[in-house]
Amino acid sequence: VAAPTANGDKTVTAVLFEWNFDSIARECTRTLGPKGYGYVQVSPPQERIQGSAWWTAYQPVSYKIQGPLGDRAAFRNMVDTCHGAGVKVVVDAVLNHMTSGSGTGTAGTRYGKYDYPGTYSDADFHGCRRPIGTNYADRYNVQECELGETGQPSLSDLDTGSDYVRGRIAGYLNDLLSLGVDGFRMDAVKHVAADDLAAIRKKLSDPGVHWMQEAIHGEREAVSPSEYLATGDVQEFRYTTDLKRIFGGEKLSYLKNFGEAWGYMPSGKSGTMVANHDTERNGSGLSYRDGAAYTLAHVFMLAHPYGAPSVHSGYEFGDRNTGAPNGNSVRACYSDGWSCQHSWRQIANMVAFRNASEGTGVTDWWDNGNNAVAFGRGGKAFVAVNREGGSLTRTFQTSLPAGTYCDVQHGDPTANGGCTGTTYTVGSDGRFTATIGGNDAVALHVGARL
Ligand code: ARE
Ligand code: CA
Repeated sequence: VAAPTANGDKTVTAVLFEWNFDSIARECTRTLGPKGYGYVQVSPPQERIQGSAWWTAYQPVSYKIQGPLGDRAAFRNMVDTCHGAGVKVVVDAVLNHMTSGSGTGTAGTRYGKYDYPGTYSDADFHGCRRPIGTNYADRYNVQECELGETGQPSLSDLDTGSDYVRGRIAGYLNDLLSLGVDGFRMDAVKHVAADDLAAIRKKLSDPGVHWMQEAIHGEREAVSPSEYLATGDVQEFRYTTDLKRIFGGEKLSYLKNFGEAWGYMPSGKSGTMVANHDTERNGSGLSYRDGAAYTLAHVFMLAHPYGAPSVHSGYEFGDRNTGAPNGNSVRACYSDGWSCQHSWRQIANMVAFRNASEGTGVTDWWDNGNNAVAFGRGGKAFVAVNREGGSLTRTFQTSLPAGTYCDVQHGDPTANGGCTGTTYTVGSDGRFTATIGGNDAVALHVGARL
């Protein structure tokens, strides 16, 4: 049950999508540190194109840290504050491309396609210069042509085979490292040759730094996500689509052998998620609109040992393009559409559950052959998830030490060793009895033993 590189025993990342730096700093102190998150992931901080859509973030104009999320000083303050709260910082790094058009960036840089003054000029881009479209069967097309749909403006594709370009990208990442950044979410690596990534990594001041690479698994494609296992950790997107299927209509009992047995990449090298900003918009994963299925999938993900989970925390949207609700101003949980999944009790309290269970496998599996499952993490933790419509009463066999535990799904452990909600007593035989409502769960762990 190896897990990817971590912040000590803390492997969970909170992805504060399009949160600005000041708001992230505050949230590190308020929630992420206290709840035990190991990392916070920040949206692309570099100069971006102007516009109200969120995806302007994925069109870099330069590597200056200046845009709607804040400036360099705010960024540095965020890193320091998060570190003070015990939370490491991961930056979403866009390296495959620049923009699809021309204009003025969020730091005032005037740019044209293939022309980014002070950063890149025409010779720094691949020669293909047409959209990739939907042809993912051809490696050249995927890696040297331009991300985008046929007939649409597409993203000028950097010649990552060139030493100058590699040095420029590494220079950006090194600048972030000098500001204290601890790792990267490497955007769109499928579109960059693995050798190019290895060469970029070699140029880093810390070549061993945490890299979580975004490479979406696709059937019969020329480039496989597993090609990137040699350059870092890789997100396992089949995990996301499978959880949607299972929690959205199939049976939870199928999850008995979930993980590598499902053909996934190695647990110790894989990133997992119920959703990210793409999947919640394109329907390939569950979203906040899916109610209990979405919440319970998070409970399961955080309880289950496969991979290193990230919890996407975004905002409600009508249109897929709609940008952050309140522009540059402060992000406040549960208002203006900010959902704050990372701080929902049922999700947030599972972070400490996972931290307490690190290094243990699945034990004491039980299921009803349908949509109720339960399992332990050795002597550290135990969870039961009931996705049936009706309630479930059962005596569960656990490997937990005897004692009284806070059910962290319905209460918070308090500083003086109490619990604000329901408690359960595990006997010296490791058993406890619970009645769990439909679409609800119970979670016990040794970090919340009274
Ligand atoms: C925007 C507009 C486009 C316009 C373009 C250029 O939406 O209409 O043509 O700008 O002007 C994000 C948005 C895009 C946006 C882009 C740039 O999602 O809509 O384009 O920013 O502003 C592939 C990649 C994968 C990528 C997904 C979206 O392989 O890496 O497409 N995901 C990351 C990010 C995205 C981001 C980018 C990359 C670009 O997470 O948010 O785009 O930096 C199969 C394949 C997958 C493929 C998928 C979708 O499943 O297996 O590899 O993913 O189809 O095409
Ligand atoms: Ca490319």
